[in-house]
Order: sequence, then structure tokens, then C-alpha cells
Amino acid sequence: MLTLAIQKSGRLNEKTVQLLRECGIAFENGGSAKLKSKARNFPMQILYLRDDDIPECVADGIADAGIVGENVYLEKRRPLRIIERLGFARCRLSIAFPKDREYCGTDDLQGLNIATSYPNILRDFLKKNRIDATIHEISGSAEIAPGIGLADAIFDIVSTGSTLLSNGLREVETILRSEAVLVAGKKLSSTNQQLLDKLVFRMCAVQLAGNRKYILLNAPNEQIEAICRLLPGMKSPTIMPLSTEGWSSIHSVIAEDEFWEKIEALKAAGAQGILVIPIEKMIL
Ligand code: PRT
Ligand code: ZN
Repeated sequence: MLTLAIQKSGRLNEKTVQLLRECGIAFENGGSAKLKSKARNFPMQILYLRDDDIPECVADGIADAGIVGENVYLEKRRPLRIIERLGFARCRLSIAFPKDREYCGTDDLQGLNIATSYPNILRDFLKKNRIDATIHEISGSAEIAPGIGLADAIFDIVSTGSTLLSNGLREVETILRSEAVLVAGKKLSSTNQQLLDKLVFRMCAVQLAGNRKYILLNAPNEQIEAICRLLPGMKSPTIMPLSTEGWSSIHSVIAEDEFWEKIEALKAAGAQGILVIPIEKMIL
């Protein structure tokens, strides 16, 4: 049986649970399942932990795999491998200065006292850039450190930037971009490796579908070629004749991020009656 460690509550929990459910895994979340729960239709148990404990738990073999922020995975320095990047809980780890302190480049970090709960990642950055600064390790709320005279700058997670702004700080150097990742120990039993492969296969299908849309449209036959050039499809678009003479229905798959651009180009090429439908799973 595969053991997967996930965050018990917090910013990763909801999206992680949603992803597992979209992978077709039925399990109890919350309630009696505070510590662990067993999936009803997949040979897997889920451990609910604080995110900081996940890398260690996987490295020690208590769990075979875990879902955690890349920032925590990198900070904890455990011998794990990233199996899959999951595309949620995106954030950056950045150095921030009091808003009126000048910053022209990394040289301005020389000799500073920087507060952070990510000392390992910061130490690597300082070393790589030959910066001699003091790391002041704190366990949370780094953003208040400059205001109370505890540090000159901070190194912390930034998402929208509003926490920095409301503490009179500004982001001056982005050191890492992070997202949730699926990590696993160096070596799994062959049964558990197979189960993990199965889970990853499903996660990929869910992720792929998430940024794709199914598109159907009608077009006059003489425009089919021009329209097909805009619609690559999985292999190529499907073309079916309409009962109206000289017209066809074209079906394809497009990426979410090029959606509006494509729709405009398709309309300009003569497409009509365009339908765009979400895709639940996609397997290449
Ligand atoms: O209880 P547990 O230890 O499990 O959770 P936690 O409190 O340590 O972590 P949690 O749930 O806050 O975050 C889990 C993971 O989510 C982090 O390790 C990151 O990988 C990711 N993540 C994504 C974030 C944010 N976005 C984020 N904005 N983690 C924290 N923040 C903080 C940030 O530090 C700032 O103070 O949220 C605040 C608001 O950010 P702004 O920039 O939007 O204002
Ligand atoms: Zn934590």
C-alpha cells in the first residue's frame, strides 16, 4: 500500500485534496481522518501532517511520497526526488527592504542582517553571490522584523505582495519561484513504485485537462484549411459534414492560455457557432 503525506490544514490542503479527488481517489478528509485515512478505491493511505514535517517523514520512509511546497522541500534538504510539479500554491521567495531603503543590486545586501524562516535557501543564495550578510533565523512573521529593529531586510514568501506593502516593505530580489510538488523517497518497493506511477499518470491527466478546452465550431468548407491551421488538436482536428450543404463541424482541443487569441482568429477565419467545453481528464 502506498502512503502519501499531505498537509493537514493550510494553504496546500484544499488543492491537494481536490487533486486527489479528481484523480478518482475516494477518502475521508477531516472529521475522524485527522491523522490518517485510507482510500476506499485505491491501495493508498493518506497521512495528514504539518507541511514542515512532510520532507522528513518521506525521507525516513514513514510515507512513500508527499505533497509539499517546493520552498519547504528545498529548505529541508532531505534526500528526496521531485516526481511531479503540481502547478498550485504558486509563490516566490524574495528579499524585501523597508520601502524607502535604496536597492540597486545584490551588493546592497553586504553586511545586512536578514530575517527569515528559510535560512538554508538564503545561505545558498548569499554564498553563490559572494555576499557577506548575517542570517537571523525566525520561525514566522518575518515581515515585522525590520519594523521592530530586529533586521535590516527580510527573506520570505510573497504571493500578492500585500503583506509586504502593509508592513512598509518592498520586494527587491526574487530568489526562488515555488509551487506544490509531489516528492518521493529515493527508493520505493516495486509495488509502491507502481502505485506511485499510477497516481502520477492520473495527476498528469488531470493537470493536462486543466489547461485545455474542447472546442466545436461550424465553418464553410472553403475555410476548413485556414481554420485547421489555427487548431492543431491532439493529433489533428475532427471534421464532420453538417446537414447544411457546404458546411462542416470542426472539433479540436486548445490550450487555455491561448484561448481568446484563438477565438478571435477563428472568427476572423469564418468560424460560427463556437462552443468551448471544459475537459475533465486528458490522456495523450
Ligand atoms: O500548519 P503548516 O505548518 O502545515 O502550514 P504553514 O502555516 O507553514 O504553511 P501555509 O499553509 O501558510 O503555506 C503552505 C505553502 O503554501 C507554503 O510553504 C508555500 O509553498 C505556499 N504558499 C503560497 C504560501 C503563500 N502562497 C503565501 N502567500 N505560503 C505562505 N504565504 C504567506 C506569505 O508568507 C505572506 O505572509 O501568506 C502571506 C500573504 O502573502 P501575500 O504576498 O499574498 O500578502
Ligand atoms: Zn509549515
